[in-house]
Parts: sequence; C-alpha cells; structure tokens
Amino acid sequence: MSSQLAPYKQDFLKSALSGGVLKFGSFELKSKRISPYFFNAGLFHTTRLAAAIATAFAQAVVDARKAGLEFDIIFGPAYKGIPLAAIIAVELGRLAPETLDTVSYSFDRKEAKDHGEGGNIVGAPLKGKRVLIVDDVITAGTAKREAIDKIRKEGGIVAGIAVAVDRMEKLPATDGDETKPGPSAIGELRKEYGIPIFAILTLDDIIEGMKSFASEEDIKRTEEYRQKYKATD
Ligand code: OMP
Repeated sequence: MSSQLAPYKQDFLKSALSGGVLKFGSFELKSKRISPYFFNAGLFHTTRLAAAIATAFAQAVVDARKAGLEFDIIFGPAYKGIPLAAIIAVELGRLAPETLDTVSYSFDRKEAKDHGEGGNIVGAPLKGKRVLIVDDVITAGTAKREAIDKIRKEGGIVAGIAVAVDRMEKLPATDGDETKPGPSAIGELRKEYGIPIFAILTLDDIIEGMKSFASEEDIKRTEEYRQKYKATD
C-alpha cells in the first residue's frame, strides 16, 4: 500500500477493502454518473470495521483541530451519518480525553416527530453551539447543504465538515455538458460558508493506494473516471 499516505489513512483504506466497503465495478451515483468505484459506508457494521472508521475519523478530526477547527457537537445527518456521529464521539473521548471528552453528538430525523419530545433533532441541542458535520462521502455536496440548512434553522453554527471519502468531482453541469471543466462541491461549500472541509481519503489517495492491490483494469478505469470528472480546484 502507498507509503505517501499517513499510516492511519492506509489502515482505513485496508479496512474499507477487506470489509467490501470500497468496491470496483460499475455503479450509478446519485448524480447519474456511472462510476467504476463505490464506497458504501453502511458496510462498516462489524465491531472491527466500526472501530476502524471511528479511529480514522477521530484521527482526522484531531489533526483538523491542530489546524484550528473548534466545535462542541458532532452532527451526523440521517441515515448514514447517525452511527458515525456516535462512534466518532466515543473515539474522540478516548483519543483526546483532555480536550474532547465533553463533545456531544446529535443527528436529525428525516421526518419531524409530532409527539413525545417532538422536533427533528435527536441528541445535543444545537442552539448556539459549534457543529461539526460528519458524513460518509461527498460528491455534489447536496446532502451536506441540507445538513447545513437544518443546523442553522436550529440556531447552530456550522464549524466544519468531515467525510470519509472526497470523490473530488466537479459539480454536475447544469446544461448537461459533462465535458466542461468545473469547480468541486467541496470548493464551492468552502467558499460559500467559509468552513474547513476535510476527508480521510480523497480519490487521489484511493488511486495511489490502488497501485498496490487493484487490477490494472480497475486502476485504468478509475483513472479515466478521475480524468473525466475531476474538479478544477
Ligand atoms: P452529496 O455529495 O452531499 O450529494 O452526498 C453524496 C451521497 O452519495 C453520499 O452521502 C452517499 O449516500 C452517496 N454515495 C456513496 O455512498 N458512495 C459513493 O461512492 C458515491 C455516492 C454517490 O452517489 O455519489
């Protein structure tokens, strides 16, 4: 596996492969692009794999904190972000008890509950708090925008976004012409909201890592995909 990647990123890539979370083949994305690879974070469901993703996220968050990120709450958008928020919070308390054992987590419901405690946020109330969004993958950033809107409506302050995989893709062309260069979802979100956005692995990292485990055919198809859809920033 690539020696360029930080050891925790290499471990994460190995776990994603061994758990069948990162797969190669032909997959239709939410954007309708046909991708030669897919990252399915729902498959991190064994104790060992859950620990692997929690550890990698927590390490990436601790690194981002060293670079100035400050937050009070980890927020996982429904559905795949929910277990992530919980396990990352536990791991942060373990990894950095002196600074991060007072961090809370919360998540949203897809539909508001109209009885009992009501509302559509479960866990820590967001009002006046700095909130770090954690999620599986970023492609076009649509789900991240929805999460930002929800947090702001609750009076929270979005502090940053952490994802497992940044696919580094340009935004889908509004006129359908996918041959034109374009900016990334992450770049646009950074510009618009002025927040840090970071990933455990980018597509560049995956391609670099693939050289030591994937078939030539999969590497070629993934490189071609990157060439076609990689953002300009
Ligand atoms: P946005 O970039 O915010 O629209 O989110 C992309 C979403 O696409 C992710 O939250 C996933 O639900 C899904 N997805 C994956 O899970 N893995 C992939 O490799 C690619 C996608 C995708 O459809 O783009």
